Amino acid sequence: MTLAMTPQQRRAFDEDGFIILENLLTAAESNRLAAAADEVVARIQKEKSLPRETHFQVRNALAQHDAFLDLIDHPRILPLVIDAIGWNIQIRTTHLDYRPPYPDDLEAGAVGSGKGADSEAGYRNTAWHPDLASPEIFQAPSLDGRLPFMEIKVFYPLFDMTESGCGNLWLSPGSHLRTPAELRDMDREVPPDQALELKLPAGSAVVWRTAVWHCVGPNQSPKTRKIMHVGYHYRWLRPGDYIQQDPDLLARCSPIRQQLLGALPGSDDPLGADSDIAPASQYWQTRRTDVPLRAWAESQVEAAGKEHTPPSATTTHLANATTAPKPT
Ligand SMILES: O=C(O)CCC(=O)C(=O)O
Repeated sequence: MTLAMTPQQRRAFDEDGFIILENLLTAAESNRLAAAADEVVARIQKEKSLPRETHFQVRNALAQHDAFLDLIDHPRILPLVIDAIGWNIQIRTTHLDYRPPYPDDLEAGAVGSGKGADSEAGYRNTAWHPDLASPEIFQAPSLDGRLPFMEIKVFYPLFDMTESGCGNLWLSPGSHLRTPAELRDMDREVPPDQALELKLPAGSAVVWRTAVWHCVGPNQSPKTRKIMHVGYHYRWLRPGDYIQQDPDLLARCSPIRQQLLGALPGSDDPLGADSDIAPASQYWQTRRTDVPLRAWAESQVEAAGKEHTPPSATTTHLANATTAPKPT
């Protein structure tokens, strides 16, 4: 069953580990998200009496503003998400990152090193890493030491990220097929010819496997970095941002959103009719009605007569993307 992913996108997703969709969002959608980021950050700065130059990471951002909530089932991204990871999913995390420019006199450490005066001063210059590979989470990778496929994220730059050195996300194409141990043995230094600095206009989206090695470069531009990541993983894993979402939030969501927010459907016993002797968690044993995204995905396929519905945004395969510049 394919809803939207083209063969070219499938190849990019499997081989490079990510799909770049330039200008996926309209200007109005992108502006709304950027304004929401400003609003949320200003509110938190005020509540916590933080200085304006504070770097921010807001987790469970979807609960902070409806503009972020609307991203989780955005109609032009959801079909691709289902093609990438299936319908038995929920949100693991939604994170907003907000990084004002570095002060002029602050020297940036090398991209992806996680070291340097900027890191020491509290400016995040994130080291190369795959997600979910920490000792606490996945200490014993299977399959020849590689990470299993557990989740994807969709990255949304909400500012003009077309230049180098403005807090760009860097990805190492194909690295999801390598082991986290290899990155550790490389002292987390990824050679320039294995690294891609994403340079994208606001409103673009990148569907990426979080096992891909990635880092965030320093922001030495005059712009404030504003970006979102929406992470989707399987319903039988534990979310990172919440145990249960706020009941008031759940109550005003559609069944598909409720699923994505980790809620179980209906008033039936979530361990099934025979829960006393044969419990079967709804997270594991899914009936069609338990997982609204399943019914939705199947109905999309039926309605389309199994035709492909490619997304309207331009897809950039890595072969066409800008060559990775040398990390500084
Ligand atoms: O782009 C960002 O701010 C963070 C990216 C990252 O390191 C992550 O999502 O794990």
